[in-house]
Amino acid sequence: MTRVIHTGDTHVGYAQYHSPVRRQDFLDAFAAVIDDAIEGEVDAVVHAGDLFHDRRPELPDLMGTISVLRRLDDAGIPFLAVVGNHESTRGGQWLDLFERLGLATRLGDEPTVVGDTAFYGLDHVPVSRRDDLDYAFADHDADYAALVAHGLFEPFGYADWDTGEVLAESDVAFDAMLLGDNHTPDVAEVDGTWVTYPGSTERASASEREGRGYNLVTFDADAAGGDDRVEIRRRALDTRPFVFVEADLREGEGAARVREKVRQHDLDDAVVLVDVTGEGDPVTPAAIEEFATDQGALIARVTDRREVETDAEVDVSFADPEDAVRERVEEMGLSEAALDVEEAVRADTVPDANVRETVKRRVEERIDDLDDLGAFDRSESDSGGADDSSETGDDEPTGDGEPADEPTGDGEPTGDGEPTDGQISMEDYL
Ligand SMILES: [Mn+2]
Repeated sequence: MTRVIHTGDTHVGYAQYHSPVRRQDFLDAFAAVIDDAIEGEVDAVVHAGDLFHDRRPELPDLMGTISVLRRLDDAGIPFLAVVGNHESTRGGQWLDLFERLGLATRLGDEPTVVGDTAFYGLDHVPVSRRDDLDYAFADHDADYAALVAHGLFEPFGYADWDTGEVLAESDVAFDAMLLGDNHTPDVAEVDGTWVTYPGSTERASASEREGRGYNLVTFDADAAGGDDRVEIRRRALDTRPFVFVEADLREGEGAARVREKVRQHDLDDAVVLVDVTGEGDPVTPAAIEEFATDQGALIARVTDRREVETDAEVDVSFADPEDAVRERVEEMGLSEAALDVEEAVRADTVPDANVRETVKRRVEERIDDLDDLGAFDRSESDSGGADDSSETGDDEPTGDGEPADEPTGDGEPTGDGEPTDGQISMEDYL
């Protein structure tokens, strides 16, 4: 029998809402998972990527992570991991540093056997480079095999990776795929293989409403009845409370009604997210946010979607503002990468709270993919206006087609203006 904790998407170092308290929360969640691993005496902790939120974690994040890994190591429990899209670098991975320190094992195409299970790893690979993958894994003679991978796999939301194809092309018959990347926990069976996401361990976006946790996975060859079996159980984590308040205002209702709605919840130390809709009077988000923090909330954010609609009516005289925007975007001759960003910002399919992360990921995937840097070149649009900077508003954040100019670094405390690909060599740290 092999019993492991399967976790991922820890995002250590993420100062969500620019809050140092939130930054600590992400590390604390990792520590809580490791505490459970030690207390439960599991055989290994399997981490499916995105241990760090950023490619360049800061020293406190690294030191905090190392001390947590050291506790696990002191308990004699191996930490097996792959590299996610958030933390992947070109000049060696942080995970390699931890391996060099004896605190982790980086999984790959050779088996790492724990008990009666062989673990393999597949780091995140951008979509454009997946055709080159041959899914060649070395043989093993364990009773079970598990593939730990980072990416958006079918049959779950936002999937772009064909799980059936991975399983069919792999040289090893996997009993389970232990995944990271999708922050929503889920489990399914694909062609006789269990496929599961444990979800993130702290809410990395407002769309992550359900409780956070991790998986406890048991590979048990001697289970009752003698049947081979893989058992996946979900364990809950006690994380930062998030309070979601919907204030649907009727005519004549305003800030007082929103405050009343907010007051109905336990706000103590919570992240409070208020969504204002309906016909009522305008409200001032900052005043409501201040009210919530006065009532004990750690952080409060008010979204009043009605404001946006009102502005659109005043400023745009076209019958359909969306048409006007589309028309303008076509004229701008944006690069493929910029169009990607534009689409993420404007599309209804990407929730507002996910826009930042989606944009970051799309740009990073392009930068990661050396063959794809042409995507940052300005398109030769039929308007021929590529050099007509007098007409193109230069306050357009994505319109200048400049490659690798840290397009996502605005206001992010860790985005210090250096290109994301010019990584400091791991040797500098050893
Ligand atoms: Mn993630």
